[in-house]
Amino acid sequence: MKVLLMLFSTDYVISMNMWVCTTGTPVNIIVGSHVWVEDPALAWIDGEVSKINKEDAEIRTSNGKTVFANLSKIYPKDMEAPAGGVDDMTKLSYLHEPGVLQNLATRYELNEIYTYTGNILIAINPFQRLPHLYDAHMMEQYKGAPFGELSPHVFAVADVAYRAMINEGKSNSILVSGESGAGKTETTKMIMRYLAYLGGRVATEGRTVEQQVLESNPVLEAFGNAKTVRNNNSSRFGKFVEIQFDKHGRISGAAIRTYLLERSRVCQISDPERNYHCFYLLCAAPPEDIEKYKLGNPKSFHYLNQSNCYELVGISDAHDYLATRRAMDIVGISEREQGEEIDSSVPKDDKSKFHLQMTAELLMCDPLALEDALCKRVMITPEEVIKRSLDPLGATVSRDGLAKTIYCLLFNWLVDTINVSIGQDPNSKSLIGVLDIYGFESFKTNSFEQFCINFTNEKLQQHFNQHVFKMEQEEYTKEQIDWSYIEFVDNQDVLDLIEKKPGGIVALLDEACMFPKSTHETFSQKLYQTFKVHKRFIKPKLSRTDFTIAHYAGEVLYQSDHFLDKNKDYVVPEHQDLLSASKCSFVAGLFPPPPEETTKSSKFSSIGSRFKLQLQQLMETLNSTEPHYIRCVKPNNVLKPAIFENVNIMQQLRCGGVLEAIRISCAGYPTRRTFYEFLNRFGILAPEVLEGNYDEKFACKMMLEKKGLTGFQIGKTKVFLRAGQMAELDARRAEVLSNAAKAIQRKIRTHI
Ligand code: AOV
Ligand code: MG
Repeated sequence: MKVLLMLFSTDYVISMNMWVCTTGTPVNIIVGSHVWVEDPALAWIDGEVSKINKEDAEIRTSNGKTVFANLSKIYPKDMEAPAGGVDDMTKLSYLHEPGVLQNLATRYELNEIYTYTGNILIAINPFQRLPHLYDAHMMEQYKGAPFGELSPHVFAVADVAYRAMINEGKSNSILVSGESGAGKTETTKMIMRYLAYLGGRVATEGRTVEQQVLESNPVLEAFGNAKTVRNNNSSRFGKFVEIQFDKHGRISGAAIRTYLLERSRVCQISDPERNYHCFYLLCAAPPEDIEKYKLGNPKSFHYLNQSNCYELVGISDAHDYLATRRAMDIVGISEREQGEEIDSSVPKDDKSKFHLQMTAELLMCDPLALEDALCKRVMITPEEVIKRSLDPLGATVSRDGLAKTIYCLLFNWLVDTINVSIGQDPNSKSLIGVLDIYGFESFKTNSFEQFCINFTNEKLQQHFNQHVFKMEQEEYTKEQIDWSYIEFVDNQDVLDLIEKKPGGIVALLDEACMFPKSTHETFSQKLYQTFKVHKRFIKPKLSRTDFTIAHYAGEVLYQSDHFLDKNKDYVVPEHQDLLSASKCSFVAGLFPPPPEETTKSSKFSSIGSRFKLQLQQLMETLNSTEPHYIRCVKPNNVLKPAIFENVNIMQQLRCGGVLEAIRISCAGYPTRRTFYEFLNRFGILAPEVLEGNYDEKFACKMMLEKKGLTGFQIGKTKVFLRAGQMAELDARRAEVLSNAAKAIQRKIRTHI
């Protein structure tokens, strides 16, 4: 969406590349000013201006270097910032990148992992257990406490959402975002725990709804999470949990919606990653289960031994196996249903025949039929029906396809079963939705999965931008000030590129999938032709099949090789026939006969389009709720505590929209002070105003006018300043104080 709003003042500049507030002219920087200047290793470093030559400054940095920078590239450092930082970024006197970063670093060092930016909570992953931060006592403290009164906390956000829902009868949502390993899933679990605490029933017998909601987490994590390069417990699916409440504010039902599980992982992994946790848990089961399910050492399974990583530090698979089974009991998956998974292979020798037999037994289907389904394809020509053998590669693809299909159907079955077991409350009027999606991803090779993940992140980013706008407007309306904005362009152009119908990438991909002669080359050529001049689409010079999208969070290079295959949601009819005939009702149930019309034709179902639709529905749901945002930040890539990597964090703040939020607020009135605070700080600039016995509001206005400032606003309780104005006033204040000090010195000298 392009939000076109009135231009406030002509000299006001906002640029998509500038993440700091600017008034168009450099603010009062003089020799001796304490400033921040860019540094390649630390992102920003502080220093003192030692010389100024026209537009350039010489700065002595605090690490002993002398650097030069254009005045427009350096920012004033707040010398009066509190030692422990501020718990809300809007309390910073100078709202700019280095100030924000410095504040977070100061707090992180003190284990203060949470900081507000207005209503947005920033959470920096501590990479260590901080049990006191989440104990029962903490929950009790945050219950009903006014927002902002206690230290920033995820409980405070959940509490606000809950109170708002109770008081206004409106649905709320809590949207957790951040890159892989930033702490989204852990944060989401804390939110759910806190909501269960607020809306739970005291000491009820048996399985309560809230218990079931909480226990759905370990079950879904066992089947949907895996170790990746970025995170030992990475969610490979998106999740939106809708917690329903009755009119007394008690949890009365829940619905879990999941989004696109990563299929490829089931058959393909590489060092140092793992397959889905559940496989390793099964291999660590007690001996009787190992026997029953024909399990063994994980190293003996092809789908697991492609990577050398089998164990996770600090995790016992044997313990987690039992914990997952217990959780399954609670969420309503019966002993009988707690079945298992196959690891199939093509019969090449006796050993393979043995595996085939075993797989057939586990799936309770005929071994010969299984062999046929894996190794042969039925060709229907006008004259006859031929059974053609697949070559070894074709048979491997067939086997992997079957494994992936079974796994995904199993995952969906789990989600459905949990939902049925928890139950929905048809009378619930309000709910709290908690969203935990996969974070923005950019790897060395990026395929269809990353495309979908990043598409989701684009959608959420847009929602975030729109909401931040709204929040600002509400604050201005509350304070009854005249407000107006400058033109703001958000990421609608990227979304158009991806999802526009017709002509977006998803639509072109569907077209390619429907046309039998398409290859990834023809698909890529079509993209190059269609988006020749699109500013978010780039064709890499040396490639004929790759393409780059300039996402809001950075450019990502996609390899189109498997896009067509991965977009086709298609169960091979041979596999379908085989497994729907299984004697195991559970397996047969996963493969219900397809609706009549799809069996005959080659109509394909598009994963991309379905995903797009799901996201659209998610956005509709979110739009009907009052959103609350939590931005998770990953402080380092070694996943260790107490390491705060400036450049890395800066990048996330930029991409995650935190600075975007600040940028938006810079477009208005980023600095606010109550009348009292303002007079206290700047009274010295115009003592005659203070002596004049005016009311606070009038005194503030008079003072600002006397100092020649324009464009500011006086609200009901606060002064609203434009970007840079606070720094300007501070500089004048410093001047007055310095002159006063000199005068005193002179006086002392003359007396001596
Ligand atoms: P993610 O959900 O954002 O990644 P997780 O929530 O799985 O990230 O967090 C990764 C790891 O960081 C966890 O396994 C914990 O070890 C640690 N961690 C995170 N938050 C906390 C916390 N509040 N306290 C202590 N440790 C924490 V991903 O699913 O891969 O998209 O996209
Ligand atoms: Mg996660």
